[in-house]
Amino acid sequence: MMQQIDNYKQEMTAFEATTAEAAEAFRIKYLGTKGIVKAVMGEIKNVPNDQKKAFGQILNEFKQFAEARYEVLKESTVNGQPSTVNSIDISLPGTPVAIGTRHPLSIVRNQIVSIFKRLGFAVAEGPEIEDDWHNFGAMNLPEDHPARDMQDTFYINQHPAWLLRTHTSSVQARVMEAQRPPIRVICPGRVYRNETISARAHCFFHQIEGLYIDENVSFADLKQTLYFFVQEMFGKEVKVRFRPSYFPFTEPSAEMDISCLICGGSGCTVCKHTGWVEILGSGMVHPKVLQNFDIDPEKYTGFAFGMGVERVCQLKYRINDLRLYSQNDVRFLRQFTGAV
Ligand code: 2NL
Repeated sequence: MMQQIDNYKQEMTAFEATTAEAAEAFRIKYLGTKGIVKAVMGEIKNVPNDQKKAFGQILNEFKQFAEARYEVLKESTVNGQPSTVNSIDISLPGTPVAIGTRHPLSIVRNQIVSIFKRLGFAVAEGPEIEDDWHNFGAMNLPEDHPARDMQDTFYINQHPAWLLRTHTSSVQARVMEAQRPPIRVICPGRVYRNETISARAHCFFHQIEGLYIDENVSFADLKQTLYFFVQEMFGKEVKVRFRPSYFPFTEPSAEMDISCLICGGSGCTVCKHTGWVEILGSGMVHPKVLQNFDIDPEKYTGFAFGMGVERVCQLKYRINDLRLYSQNDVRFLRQFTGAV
């Protein structure tokens, strides 16, 4: 019997009421004429006479317990509001909302953009789904051009004339369409290639391209601008070198290497023991590209460059697997807490 009384007490303590109906249900269940308290009190008749007094006290205490609990429940439903007895303590500090971290690619993109902004470059953005002209044709890559093989991409079934851009040159094409020189823009954004995914290749990556067109823009301007950029990005001690290269949209073209940040030039796996790592492609805008936008190549010249954000990020943070960028593994992403 004593055990039974204890169980009822626990049950009553656990009973919660946020409405008047719930409090009333408590009263009927425990204190009503056919309620539990009455039933338990009735048990006194089965108790031996010499124990009746002690048991009577216990029963009284049990009844008072039930009545007190009922008062608390009733009070807690005044105005339909739970009282402070049962409700939350508003003076306690709240549960913090977990704040995410910036993605390493966003951190590096922002750094690159802010360096070029200081040199007077404006930021331009454009669509990721493009037409053949803005992505290829205008960039001096006609349909039969062999360089298209390197930029195989995804086409849209419902719209065979549409494709996913392979570089952000398409954005510069739209800028040249809409504006007259002087033009000084950088175009950050996601680009696509039809590649098998591995540690070193992915079907999408992020690029920043730059374009500067005005009268008397020279190769010296290209070199100085890009040299300034790497010094700001990687530090004053970094060296650069330019190697002749080929791009259909620039002539002449050059690839720029920087001295290896990992080994300082003495040779390691990152620089394949050459002391140099490739960082971007560049060149003087091809006269045909200018003509495609009615910009007179006799009057205006320009330089352009393009770099992969993943590549810069790899050198800055030593991330050696491209897939990490898009797997959304928080153990990877949380490492960039505190970076700007
Ligand atoms: C690379 C090389 C390059 C360009 C991009 C460009 C844009 C216009 C006109 C001419 Cl509108 N050129 N962009 C030029 C040279 C190289 O990118 O390796 N990117 C990841």
